[in-house]
Amino acid sequence: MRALLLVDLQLDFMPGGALAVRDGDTTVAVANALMPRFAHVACTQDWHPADHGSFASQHPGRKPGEVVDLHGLQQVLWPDHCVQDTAGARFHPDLRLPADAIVFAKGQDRTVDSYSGFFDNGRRNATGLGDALRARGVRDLAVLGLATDYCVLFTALDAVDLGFAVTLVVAGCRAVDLAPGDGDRAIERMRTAGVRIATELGELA
Ligand code: VGL
Ligand code: ZN
Repeated sequence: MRALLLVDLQLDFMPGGALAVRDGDTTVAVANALMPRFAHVACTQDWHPADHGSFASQHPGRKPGEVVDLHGLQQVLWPDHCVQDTAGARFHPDLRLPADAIVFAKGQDRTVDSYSGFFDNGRRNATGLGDALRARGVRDLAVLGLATDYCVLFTALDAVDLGFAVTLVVAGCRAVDLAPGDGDRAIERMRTAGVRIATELGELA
């Protein structure tokens, strides 16, 4: 059984959003085109409390893009984004999710960020996504979304660790690229870890 996993297709990561990823909205059409081909659709949703420790606003004198120690883990600081129950945390309105799509929120613990849809960055807690996919008999996962160099990267790496056969849908991903080339390096990291890199949608047939 295979599933399509949509990572953080939320307004704050799209043009006009708080943590806008360049061309982030182009991923929505790719997701819409692919969803009907999959028996199961799962989504992650970045879902932070307003005082989340990854927000630069919570660190006086610090700016987005700087790196701090957050309770023992290196943390890139971000603008406030995907705050629970705000408009920016919603999925893009053009996204045509099936009624039985499963949604897993992440990043609710203010003390630790959660790039992966499976575990927080300290790997202390699981979101439940891995068990939910297994319960549906899913063994193959196609992954797309935002952003290539953060949440897509760590979601795909954890999926490989959990034993799923993982394909990255490159056309459905866009990178933050805090440093030029971060997105391309993330793709190489995924490839090295055993992720199949699909550059043509036909490869997902
Ligand atoms: C993300 C930075 C902070 C992502 C989420 O979805 O890639 N990046 N929170
Ligand atoms: Zn976040």
